[in-house]
Amino acid sequence: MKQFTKRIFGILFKSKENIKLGFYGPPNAGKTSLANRICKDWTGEELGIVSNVPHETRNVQFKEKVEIEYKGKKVVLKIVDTPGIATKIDYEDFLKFGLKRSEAKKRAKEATQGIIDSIKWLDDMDAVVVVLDAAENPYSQVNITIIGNLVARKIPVLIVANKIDLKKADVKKIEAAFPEYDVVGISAKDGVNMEEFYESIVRLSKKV
Ligand SMILES: Nc1nc2c(ncn2[C@@H]2O[C@H](COP(=O)(O)OP(=O)(O)OP(=O)(O)O)[C@@H](O)[C@H]2O)c(=O)[nH]1
Ligand SMILES: [Mg+2]
Repeated sequence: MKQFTKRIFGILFKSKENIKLGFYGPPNAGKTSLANRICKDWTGEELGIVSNVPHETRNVQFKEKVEIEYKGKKVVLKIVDTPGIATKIDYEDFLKFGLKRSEAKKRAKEATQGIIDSIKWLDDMDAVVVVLDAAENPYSQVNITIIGNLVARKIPVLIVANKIDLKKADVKKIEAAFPEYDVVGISAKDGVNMEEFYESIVRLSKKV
């Protein structure tokens, strides 16, 4: 009965339950920072560890039943934070961050497996937020591959241009690179423009 009432309520008020929302993008773009901010805003708890060393997230991590609301419209999400996708992982790149050779090799191996897992999970997503660093060139092989994969699978996409607090950030360049998508500029670190982000998430959820 409870389930029935919930369904009727869902149909009448168009509330969506348990939309699996994946956070995808290149390493270091701010996927975990953004996932943490959303989880903190709506559940009070964070999701994962943030670091300036690329490939910090090497396992898919998620939080269930994150209820977000924008102007009375509610969506319930399963937030899925994924390892950053890269075309090449060189353990030597981690050495400059002070990692020991053995740690760097281990990280590179785990990061490679992480990319495989990210791609595997893609099939399971209802919608995806592609998180890009707005201070980086958007026309990268990784970005084009991720977005191409989403288009092929007909998964609704929102593009986030993160790090707008940086001087070099250029949201217009990202909009120009992906003109057929909704692009929202934010700073996950400082919590800038989150209202517009939540509005975009509610809009994205309607496409599921
Ligand atoms: N200036 C600035 N830095 C940010 C912002 N969001 C995240 N960062 C920084 O960017 C770095 C990477 O952030 P993460 O959230 O770990 O990025 P990620 O996309 O999860 O990275 P991986 O897990 O390695 O794929 C950290 O040093 C963050 O503090 C932002 O809005 N502005
Ligand atoms: Mg991460």
